[in-house]
Amino acid sequence: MDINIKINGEIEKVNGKELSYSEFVERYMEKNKPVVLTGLMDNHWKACTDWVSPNGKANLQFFSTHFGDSKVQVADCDTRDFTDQKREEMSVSDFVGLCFKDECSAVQCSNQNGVSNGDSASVPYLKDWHFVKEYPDYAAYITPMFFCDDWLNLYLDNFRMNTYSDRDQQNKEICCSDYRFVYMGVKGSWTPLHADVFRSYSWSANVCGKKRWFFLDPSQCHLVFDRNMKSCVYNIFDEVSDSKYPSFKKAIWLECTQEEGEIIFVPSGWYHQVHNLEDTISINHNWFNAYNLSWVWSLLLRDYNEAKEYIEDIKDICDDFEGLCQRNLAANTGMNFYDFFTFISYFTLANLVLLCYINRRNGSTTGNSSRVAQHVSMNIGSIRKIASEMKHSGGLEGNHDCIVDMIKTFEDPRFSKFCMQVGKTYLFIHGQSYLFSDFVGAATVDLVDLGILKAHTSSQVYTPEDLIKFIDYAIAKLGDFYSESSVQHVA
Ligand SMILES: O=C(O)CCC(=O)C(=O)O
Repeated sequence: MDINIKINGEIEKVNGKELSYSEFVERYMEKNKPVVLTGLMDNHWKACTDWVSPNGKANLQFFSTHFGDSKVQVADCDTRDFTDQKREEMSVSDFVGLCFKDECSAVQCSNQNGVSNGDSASVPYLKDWHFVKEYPDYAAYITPMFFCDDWLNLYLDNFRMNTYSDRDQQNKEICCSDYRFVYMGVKGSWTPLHADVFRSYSWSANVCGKKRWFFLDPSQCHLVFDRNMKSCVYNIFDEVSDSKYPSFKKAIWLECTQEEGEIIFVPSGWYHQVHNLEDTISINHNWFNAYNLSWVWSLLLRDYNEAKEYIEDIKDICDDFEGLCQRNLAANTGMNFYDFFTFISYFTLANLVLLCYINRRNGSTTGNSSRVAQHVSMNIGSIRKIASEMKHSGGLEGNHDCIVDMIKTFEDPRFSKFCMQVGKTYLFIHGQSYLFSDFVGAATVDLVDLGILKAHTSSQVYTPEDLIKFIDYAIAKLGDFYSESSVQHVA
């Protein structure tokens, strides 16, 4: 099958070694623009040696030998299951066995564009393997500095989402442990058109092999939906029905061939479809931070309204309609308003501790440490802005359960560990890692100070309005260096 979509341009490729963090932020993260970064993997990742044979091909046998018993999700790329491919759980050894068994058919089943010609046997694709969680000591790779400002995984390393869901749902493991994955697919395997979970950013590094990506700018995403904006095109290379998707042909795509050793940055809300042109192993993280937090909130609000609309007819006979909407939201989207609000409250506190430390240590706006302070102030400003949007859209309005108790949070050892990791991240990004041990010592005092600060007002946060008041109060108290103007500038 030939490519019959309109492609107008390629994703920019840039040498990551020649790019500073602030350039990456300005040119790609802030503008929500995709880029391929070269030169960041070289050979210092263990994955690049252990997982690749001397001939440059994927060393699947290594996985069988060392991680063979791990249970993983394997998609059958030829079988559709609603908006995804049919998946089956199996051991890594069984997956490797399947790849060898299907080797010939898989190789024959796709053309030079990586697009299936339809007469293949099944094409197995191992997806979403939580490799780092399962093998924390193996250290397969180092997350490049550009992608370290990752609130999602920092948070999940210490806390869980869905703490407000009922036990049953928790047991069904809807709570995701992290969003750091390994993907392994034979030539011809592929991922259907989608935008990422939570409308997060993602980065994807090719350890070996080659991928072809097709991207659609968020401003054009309505073109791949039906008239009701409910169903999305599954495969852009299928015969797409004009009557069902009347605008599909108007879409203008960007493309990219990602080679071994290259890392692609996928911005928020970009729909994409991906084809493995060779047997490919990739490492893949989903993440968000101050720059794309508004995407996460917008999706959550949209999904909440949909979940509510879906069960509107039982509203009058339901004891706890709002609770049911939130449970459904958590089940469908992976988090609900309570989770999101707890999440932003914890990040507020951790950023305040870091701000307090930087101010106490330097008391000046010069040098790299001021970059840490500016970054942290920007974070708090972005959280304040989202809390304000939440408030105006009525999110958690009239909530009677305390969501975050500031004093208890300061006393929680998990929070101290989380704070240290947040601090370490920003000191690293801004070239201040040497301050880390000093930060560990000082932060304990700052934690106590902030606890005292909060003790002067109500320590319990129920609604976005409470969080806004807390931020304003804390910023006003924390002195002139991190003055209200720096926070409100971004708010
Ligand atoms: O590599 C793939 O097959 C899919 C990756 C992807 O969709 C992503 O990183 O967002």
